[in-house]
Amino acid sequence: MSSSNLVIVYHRQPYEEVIENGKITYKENKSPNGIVPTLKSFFGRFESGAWVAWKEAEDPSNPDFERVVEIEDTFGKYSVSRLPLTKEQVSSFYHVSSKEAFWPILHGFKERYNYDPVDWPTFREVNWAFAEAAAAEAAEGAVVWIHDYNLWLVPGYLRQLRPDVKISFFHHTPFPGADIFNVLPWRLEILQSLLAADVVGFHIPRYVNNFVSAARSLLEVDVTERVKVKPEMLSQATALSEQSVPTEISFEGRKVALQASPVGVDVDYIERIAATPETEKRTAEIREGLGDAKLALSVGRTDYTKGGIEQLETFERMLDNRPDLRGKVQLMHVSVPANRNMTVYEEIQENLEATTGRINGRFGSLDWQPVTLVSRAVPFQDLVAYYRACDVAWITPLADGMNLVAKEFCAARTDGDGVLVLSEFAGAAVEMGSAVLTNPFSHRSMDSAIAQALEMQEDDRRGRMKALREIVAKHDVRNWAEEQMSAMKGVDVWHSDPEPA
Ligand code: GDG
Repeated sequence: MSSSNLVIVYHRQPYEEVIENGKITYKENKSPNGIVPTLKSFFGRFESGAWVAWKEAEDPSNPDFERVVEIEDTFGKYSVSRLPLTKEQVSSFYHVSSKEAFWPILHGFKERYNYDPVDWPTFREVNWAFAEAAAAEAAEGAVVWIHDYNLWLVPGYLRQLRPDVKISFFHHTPFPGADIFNVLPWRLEILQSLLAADVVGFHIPRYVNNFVSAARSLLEVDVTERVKVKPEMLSQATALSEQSVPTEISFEGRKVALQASPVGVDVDYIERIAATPETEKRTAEIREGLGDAKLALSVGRTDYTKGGIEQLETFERMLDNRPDLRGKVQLMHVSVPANRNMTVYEEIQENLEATTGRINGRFGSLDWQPVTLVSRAVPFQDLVAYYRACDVAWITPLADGMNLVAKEFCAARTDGDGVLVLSEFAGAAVEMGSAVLTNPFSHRSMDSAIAQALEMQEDDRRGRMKALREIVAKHDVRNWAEEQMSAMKGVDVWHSDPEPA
């Protein structure tokens, strides 16, 4: 047994592997944003840490495969345990089960749910391998922190392997209500596994309530503690039923803590980047290139949940109906494909390109291109410059667990200006009620939100941005870290002394 006091189980490795002079070296991810650095920062709070991830291997039984790598970077020393998975296992566990079956259900897209190709035994096998690797790394009584739906079965397996450890599971996606979740034929096994954790965390109260409703639809689960939701989590995107949230449930005589804890961004870091002379220069260049045209900026992964096509179509309707805006407003759409070689994502990419081409063909001229589509990752500093240069950040996912882009945009606006148009179906809408909230399924709502944002008076813009920046700073990544830590530390190792069922 190893001696790590904190084991983070996350499917991706926490660095980039680069080959230099024929030798593999491990470099910090180029992009400092996103969740990986946030998770790594937790290592500093524990005596020793380990990370468990998968790595594709041609032959997993090859004795030369480097299973554990010792890393030392700005987050300290930690080891990374790599599960060798074959290409077929990765495809089955990640691309098919996780992305084609679970992802659409989690986001409420039943019609995109692809059930038949799921190979459940492989999903179990891979989750079991993650649990075994975590069990091998964890010290007696360690905290094992598991992330996201593709590792749904790990808490249950780990509980069997290591009854002494504290298990915390965080969901980064939405969690749907029972009527949608129960479409998954493996629902009972998934819920039983999650209920083997000590803490199950979600971004917002609605997901906690949905999880409890799904659990109660199949199992004898009692809510033993419930609290009122903090006022700052009550925007017009919060339903009445979400104004209180269960914080503890009991299942088979054991207690499971539930958490509604929105992930935040590193505000200090983003503000520092925003203040550098390079960012200022880049921001000024972007503004200069725009002349007196306004810029609407949209950033997100290439995914049907992110609502990119719906946004482009809104922009097209606007140019159709408002000839006065032609030449006066530009849309920059940054959308990076995360999962290449998957038909569904290739189709979206083609659709984005075709729609952009159509809009530019219909309305563009020699000196004005209405839409710029960027399909590769932009360096984070440039992204911050775009956040600062744009007039409107247009973030309208059809469904999104949280959406960090909306928060990064506000953190970058140290000038106090800029308008955020945000989908009411992003988890972030619960905290960010001062944005222009919109329903991306409604043309009327989308049309009026973008028009309102482009025409908003400075006083209104600044008033809203002040409120948004306050909430983003209050719920920043450090606040999330504190909430996670107190939830993990707060649990007793209940399973070692179970009450009779
Ligand atoms: C999942 C949930 C939840 C994007 N384009 C570029 C770039 N990005 C960065 C953004 C941001 C991150 O990617 C995207 O974060 P999101 O939160 O929007 O989205 P998901 O990847 O879907 O993440 C989501 C999140 O987990 C955390 O719990 O909020 O709901 O789906 O940080 O800045 N970064 C750079 N160049 C780009 O072109 N450098």
